[in-house]
Amino acid sequence: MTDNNSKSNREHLNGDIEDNNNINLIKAIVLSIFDEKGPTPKIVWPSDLEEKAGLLIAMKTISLLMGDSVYQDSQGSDAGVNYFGILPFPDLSLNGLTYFFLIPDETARGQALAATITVLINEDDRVFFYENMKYLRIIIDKAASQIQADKESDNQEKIMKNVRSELFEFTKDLKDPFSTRRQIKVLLTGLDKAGKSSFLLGIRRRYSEIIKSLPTRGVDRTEENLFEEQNSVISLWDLGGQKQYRERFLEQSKIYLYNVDLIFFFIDIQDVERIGEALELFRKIVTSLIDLDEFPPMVICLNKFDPDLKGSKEIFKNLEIIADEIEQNSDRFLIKIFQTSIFDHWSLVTAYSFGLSQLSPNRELFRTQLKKFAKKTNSDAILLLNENGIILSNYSKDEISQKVFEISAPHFQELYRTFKEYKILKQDFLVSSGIADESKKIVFKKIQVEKYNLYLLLLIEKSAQINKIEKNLPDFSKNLIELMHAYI
Ligand SMILES: Nc1nc2c(ncn2[C@@H]2O[C@H](COP(=O)(O)OP(=O)(O)OP(=O)(O)O)[C@@H](O)[C@H]2O)c(=O)[nH]1
Ligand SMILES: [Mg+2]
Repeated sequence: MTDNNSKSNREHLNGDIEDNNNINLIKAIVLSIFDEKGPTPKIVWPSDLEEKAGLLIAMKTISLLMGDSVYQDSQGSDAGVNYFGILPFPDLSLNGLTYFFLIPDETARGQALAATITVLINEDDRVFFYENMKYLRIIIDKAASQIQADKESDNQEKIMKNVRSELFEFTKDLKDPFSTRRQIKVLLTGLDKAGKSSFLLGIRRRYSEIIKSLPTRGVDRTEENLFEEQNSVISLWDLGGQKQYRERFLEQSKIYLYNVDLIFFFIDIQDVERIGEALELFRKIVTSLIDLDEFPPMVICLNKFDPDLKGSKEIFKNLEIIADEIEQNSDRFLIKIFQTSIFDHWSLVTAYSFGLSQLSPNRELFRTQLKKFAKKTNSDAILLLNENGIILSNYSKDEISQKVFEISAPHFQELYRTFKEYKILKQDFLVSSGIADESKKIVFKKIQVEKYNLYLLLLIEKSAQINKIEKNLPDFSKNLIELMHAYI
C-alpha cells in the first residue's frame, strides 16, 4: 500500500464519503440483480468503477446463485437462498464477500429476482473478511432485508449508501484491518479423563499413542491443516482437565476464552458419578463466555459411548438428561451434541468435521453446490471429504438417506483406504453392489480440484449410471475451485 495509491484512490471518491485511515480497505460495493437484461450491476460504488468490472461481478455472483436449477426450482419461496460466500475475482485482483438473496417480484419468473450484494477488497487483504464475518454479516443482511421488503427500487440507492457508510464506520474502528493470516482458536475442554487428548489422536489415526497418553498438563497446543495451503492458522488448544488446570482456566478465562472461534466440550458418559461435575463446568464456561460477549459455536461430545453400550437403557437415559441440561443452559449459542467414542472412528470424524465446518464462511455455498450436483446425478446424499477424511460439506435429501449413509460411509472410506494402500485399486472410484434395501448403491470417488485431492461419496439409485456422475463432474469441480480457495 503506497502513499501514491491511497492518494489516487481518494481522488476517486470525489468527496463522496468522509476521509479516514482505512479508506483503501473497501474497494467497491455492488448490488446486482438478475432482471430482463440478465445479471446487471444495479447500484455500483465507486461510481467510476469500470463497467467491465461491474458486469463481471454481477455475472459471477448471480450465476453462482442461480446455477441453472436452484433458482428455477425455488418458486420464489426457497428459504435456503439466503447465504454468504467469499469469492475471488483474480481478474480484478479483488476478493468479494457476497450475500445471495431473492427479491420478491410478482412479474418475474418464479416470482422473485435473484440478487447479490458484494463487498470487494484487495485480494491480499482477504483475511479481513474472515476475521470480521460476524459484523459484516449483520450489516449486509440488514440491507438485503430492507431491499427485499421495499417495493420501490428507487430506495435501493439509499439503502446501499447506508451500507457503505456503515461499512466505512466499521473499518475505521478496527485496529489492524490489514493483518495477513486469519488466526482461528479452537478449544477442547471438559473434566480430566473425559477423552479430549484421545479424541485428537483418534482423529489423526494415531491409535497406538492413545494407550500411552498421559493426562494433559496445562495446555497442549497443536495445529490443524485441512489443506496443505490455507489462509488461516487453526490452533487447537487441548486444555488439561485436572482440577488445578481447570481452576486456572476459569480464573483466567479472559485469556482462554477471548476471541475463541469454536469450543469442543467433552463429557465422559461412563463416569456417571461425575456427570453433575461436568455439567457444572459447562455452566461456568457458558457464564464466562456471556460475560466476555463471546458466542462461539459449541460441539458437545458425549464421549466414551462405545459401540457395545449402544443397547444400554441406563446410558440412554443419562444421555437424554445431559442433552436437556445442556440445551437449557445455552439458548444463546449454536450447540450441537454428538455421541462419540474412540472405538468408532466415524463418530469422531462427524463431530470434529461439524465443528470445523462452522469455521468456513463458505459452508452454505458448498452445500448449495452439493445439492445441485445431487439433483443432476439423482443422488440421495453426498459427502465431500478432504484427504484426511474430514467432511468438508454434506447434503442429504432426507433423514433416511442420511442414516443409510452414516452407517455405510465409514466402511467405504475404510475399504478405499485399504485398497489404495495395497495398490489393488485400478480406477479412482469404488462402487458398492447394493445396500440397505438393495435399491441403492454407494459410489466413492476421488476428485481432483486444482491442487486439492478430494473425495466424494454418493448414495444413488442402484440403476443409476456412473457416467451421469462423470458427465456432471467437470462443472461441479470447476465451481468448487474458487470456493476451495476461500474454504477457510
Ligand atoms: N472406553 C473409552 N475410553 C476412552 C475413550 N476416549 C478416551 N478413553 C480413555 O480415557 C482415558 C483418558 O483419556 P484422555 O484422552 O487422556 O483424557 P483427557 O480428557 O485428555 O484428560 P486430561 O488431559 O487429564 O484433561 C484414557 O485412558 C483413554 O484411553 C472412549 O471413547 N472410550
Ligand atoms: Mg488430555
